[in-house]
Amino acid sequence: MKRSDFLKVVTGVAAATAVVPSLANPFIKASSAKKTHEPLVPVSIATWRSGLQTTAEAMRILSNKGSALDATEAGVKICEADPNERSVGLGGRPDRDGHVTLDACCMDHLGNIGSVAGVEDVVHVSSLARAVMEKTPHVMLVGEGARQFAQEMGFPLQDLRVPASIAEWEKWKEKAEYSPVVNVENHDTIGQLSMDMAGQLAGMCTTSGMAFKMRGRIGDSPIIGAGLYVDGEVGAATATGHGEEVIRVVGSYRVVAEMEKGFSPQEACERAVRKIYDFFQRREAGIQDTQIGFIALNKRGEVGGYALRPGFQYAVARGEGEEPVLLDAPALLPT
Ligand code: SD4
Repeated sequence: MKRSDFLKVVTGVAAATAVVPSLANPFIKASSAKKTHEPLVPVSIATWRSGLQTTAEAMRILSNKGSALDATEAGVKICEADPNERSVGLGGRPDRDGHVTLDACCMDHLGNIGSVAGVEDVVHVSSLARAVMEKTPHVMLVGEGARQFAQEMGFPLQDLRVPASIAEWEKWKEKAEYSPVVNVENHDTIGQLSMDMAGQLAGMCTTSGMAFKMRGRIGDSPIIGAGLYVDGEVGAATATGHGEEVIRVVGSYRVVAEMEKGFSPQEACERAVRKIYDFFQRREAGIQDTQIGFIALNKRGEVGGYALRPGFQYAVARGEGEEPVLLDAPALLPT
């Protein structure tokens, strides 16, 4: 298969057509597809290699006419429950004092939002964020209050540390240098976006945050607009990587705002990464240890992904019966 055909199948857009931004919003028109009641081809897209599993699970639900939110939640929960996924849920990396504290958020096509940050002892913080969204008058709960809410809602509480994560932390303590590790390998924060057969969008983001972070540090992942953003009439985006930098540019909102201007998901991700790079330049700050990746999905079902440096991968599942594919995101910097 030619590369251009492959890209068309996978991203839903021909490589050569991913240009021509316009000020008109093309996605408002796309939303009229909903009014025809024609079922759309569902799409799910997720960060890192683990996205192969999480998008496959989401697609199982989307293919049965499940909602984008249900599908996304079912997907990310797989990683949260997997003790070998070192950056989310059970087995997530501890902070520098040895506590595993999790962050998560969710957003749907109507603009409903929920978020939890710095939560201990709860595996499925994505579901907890959804509970904040659906069962409280608030949008964000943190720390002990979020844990207490989890208990009230019947979430099981358990120690999130596993022998491997304790061993890593013990090793880190030998030097105990405070230097947050930004992981550029195939396991990291899970950000997932889905579009269901009704054309509705939803997203979730879940993480243990930066390994050996300061106690109390919160990254971008639970912050609506930074780690995740969904505009049901435009598209959705989520981020992975150095959260401080993503927060600085309100990264995921920025990606969606670029799509609203008419840029493709791919272009929108590129523009957000470039903005982060610009801010580094302005501050004359060292960029060598930083990695950031965005993925995006628009209302037409087109997707994109881009990173600051090579190594970021994301998975795309499109339509029933199709295996999810893993893509290497292009990057701004050569290494
Ligand atoms: C954070 N963005 O807490 C998350 C972690 C991450 O690669 O994605 N690391 O900053």
